[in-house]
Amino acid sequence: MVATLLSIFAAFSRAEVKMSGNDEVSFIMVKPDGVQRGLVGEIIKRFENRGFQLVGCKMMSPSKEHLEKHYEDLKAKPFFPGLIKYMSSGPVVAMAWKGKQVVKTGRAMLGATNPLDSNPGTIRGDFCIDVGRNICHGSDSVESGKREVNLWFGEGNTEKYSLVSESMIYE
Ligand code: D4T
Repeated sequence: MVATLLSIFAAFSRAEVKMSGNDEVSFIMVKPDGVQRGLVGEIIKRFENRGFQLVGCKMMSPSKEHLEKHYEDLKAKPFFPGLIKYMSSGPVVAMAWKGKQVVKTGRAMLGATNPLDSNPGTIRGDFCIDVGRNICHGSDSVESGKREVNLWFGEGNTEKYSLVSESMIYE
């Protein structure tokens, strides 16, 4: 009896560990140039097709202060003022995507920061040329993913729901 209970508990723990790895979040944003160029649907489609789960999505015009907070690590960079000006030049689409290794995979799907270094098949490699017009943003670490999703959506404000396709995406 005890052995049976222990094995049931162990099975639940394994399932728990497996599922918790799928809870990683990344902040993906279509920048003003991506919106203007009509690439919102294309970018969403790639993440959906891959199997990631959209848990937050809104179009908004972020304030300069908000963008400065988002890009606070880059404050000292010479391109910072131009970056803030460009990022506040029009609406963006802010998204939270969830899934196993979504941060690393999301970065790979976006391509290199400088689009000229991005492989064809990546979003930047297929749709843009200049680093200052690289159409999308993706969190660069699991910690940044959490921080950025909280910054743009507010803590605990993303959607909680199950995908009916989950068992077809994860083993
Ligand atoms: P984002 O944050 O937009 O996904 O970009 P990355 O994470 O790939 O790269 P980053 O933080 O170094 O740069 C942020 C942002 O600044 C623009 N940029 C960057 C620029 O205008 N000139 C530059 O020389 C660099 C390096 C592009 C992305």
